[in-house]
Amino acid sequence: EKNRWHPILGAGWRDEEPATIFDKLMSGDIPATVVKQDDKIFAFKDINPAAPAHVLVIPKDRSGLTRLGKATEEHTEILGRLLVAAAEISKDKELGFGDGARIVINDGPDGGQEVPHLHVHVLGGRSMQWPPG
Ligand code: IU
Repeated sequence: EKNRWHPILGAGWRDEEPATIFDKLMSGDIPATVVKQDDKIFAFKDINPAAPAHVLVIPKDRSGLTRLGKATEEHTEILGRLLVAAAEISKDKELGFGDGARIVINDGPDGGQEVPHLHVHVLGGRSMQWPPG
């Protein structure tokens, strides 16, 4: 399996490698606009928004979930919680969402994933096109 260590983004795809920049956002070492969090999930505004409203929802613990493609049955609950949080966020007018959103998970190099910590993109505030690039 292709594995890489990125000097800025941090870890590669393996759990045991150093934490990613998302851990620094969760710890507050790097400032983030936090939208929502609970014991298991953390949601924040994307620093480089691809739409008027763009929030990332991540599991606080990336163990086994550097990417969606690593998910197994044991991740069923956290995956559900990520999607329910995404659904709630996608209806938040104060964040700029309208009626509906584009919910995206980029999985691995071919999926365009850059940060090796599973994240759900919630994009909205404009009409989306299909197919995506
Ligand atoms: P991707 O699916 O791995 O390509 O998405 C990574 C996202 O993380 C991307 O939209 C970045 O703009 C975003 N991001 C961020 O919000 N804050 C950061 O410090 C970094 C990336 I690095």
